[in-house]
Amino acid sequence: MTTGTDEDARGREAGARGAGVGVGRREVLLGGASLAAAAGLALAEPGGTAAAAEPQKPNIVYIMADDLGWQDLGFRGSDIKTPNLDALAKSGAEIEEFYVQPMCTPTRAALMTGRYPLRYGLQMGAIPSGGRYGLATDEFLLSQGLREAGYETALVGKWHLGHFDPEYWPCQRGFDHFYGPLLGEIDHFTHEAHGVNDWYRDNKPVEEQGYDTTLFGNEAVRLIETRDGEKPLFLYLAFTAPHTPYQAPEEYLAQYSSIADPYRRAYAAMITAMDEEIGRVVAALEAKGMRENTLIVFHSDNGGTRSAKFTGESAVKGPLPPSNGPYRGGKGTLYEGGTLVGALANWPGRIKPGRVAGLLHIVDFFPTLLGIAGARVGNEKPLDGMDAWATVSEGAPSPRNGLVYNVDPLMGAVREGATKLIWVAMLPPRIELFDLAGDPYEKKSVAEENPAQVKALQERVTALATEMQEPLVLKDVLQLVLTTAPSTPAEYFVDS
Ligand SMILES: [Ca+2]
Repeated sequence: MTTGTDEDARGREAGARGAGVGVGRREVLLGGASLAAAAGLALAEPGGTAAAAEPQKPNIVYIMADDLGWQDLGFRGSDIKTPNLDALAKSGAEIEEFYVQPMCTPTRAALMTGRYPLRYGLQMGAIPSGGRYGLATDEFLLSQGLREAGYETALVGKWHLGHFDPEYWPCQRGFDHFYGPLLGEIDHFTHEAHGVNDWYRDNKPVEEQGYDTTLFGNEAVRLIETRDGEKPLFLYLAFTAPHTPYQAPEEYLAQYSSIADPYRRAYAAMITAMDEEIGRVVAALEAKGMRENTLIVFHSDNGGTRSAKFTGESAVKGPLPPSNGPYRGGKGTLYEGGTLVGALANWPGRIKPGRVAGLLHIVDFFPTLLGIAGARVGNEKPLDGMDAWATVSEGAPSPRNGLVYNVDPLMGAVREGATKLIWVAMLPPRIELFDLAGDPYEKKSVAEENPAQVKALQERVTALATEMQEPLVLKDVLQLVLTTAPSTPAEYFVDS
């Protein structure tokens, strides 16, 4: 019972790799002439001439916000204005139970691999600026699969899956184009992290001035306007907004003069600036005649920050600006506020507008996107992701009944149905069990009343911990400390 999720995932993954199942699913969603192209049979498709102006395979524009609070979208009733995202939500699918990992690096790795970060040692924290590790190079990435399937692939925005060695960089990982920072937190105007320039075009560092969100929008629009018309486009647009530091151009700040708190004002301005760039991207797709054949996905990489621990270099005074609405916790925690994020998918005529219920996890987008692209998984590693296209496009029941929030050497959390266990194993230990059906905001643990459920889910966490790779950050930190020159005890020589 407790391993059902995993087995389901592997079974489905095996199915997704087999042409028969993949074609069948795509037949449902694409139908007719598009089917052959989607199944990778475009050359044998006699109706190929009809596709001369526009490739049959769908373009994919995958947009990720950074540290956006669950509540902080116009269509969630926020006072923060996001008219372009609201329009995409209204004419697309609003995915209500969409889960990610609680931090930047793990979420991005989960999208790229379709596998939980505990499988390859990225389950603890985000890669720090001094980190010398990255996403293991024997993982097969979404970008690789789509490029192999004939896509032009571009990352515009934040990578955060390894910066130390160029072998980790996007252009060595399946991307034809890369424009943005390799790390997680930059100054939005100078593009520096800890005083060092972190801004790249392809494999070269570049120095440019300008507000990063606007520059990402410019680049995305430029890529759409100048793209290779023979190829479908995969554009991964990973904004650094509204991650700290809270900074925005004056024209956006001025829209929120009614917000007294300067951090919340800047945070709101960042989100509206991002929304405006998303609107420009949609307009560019329309102008290029691509919109009808483009899937757009949008979500945050983790919940809004509710702890000063996660504000990086920024010193935020007073309450932190992001809101996760009624959900408990935020970025970096295993509570819902850290892992449940606002998400939508939009493809005119292909995705039924409305709300999509049922559990989905970001790892599911890996087989889902490869599926609609007629692409294959290029290695034999078992996936955790499940093809969820029927859920996203038609509101069919989710293939997923549970999920792994995370497991690392200190703590873990898993969910089966509506029952969620959070197990903090380090001292002092803590065990919490929540019935999310009756208590979605995790107000009261029912662990003591349900020892059998606790035990079953603990066994699941223990099994995952037994399988997991040691977190790379721990190895890296230990190695750095052990190999660094002796620290200077300067404090002992201060004149007394
Ligand atoms: Ca983040």
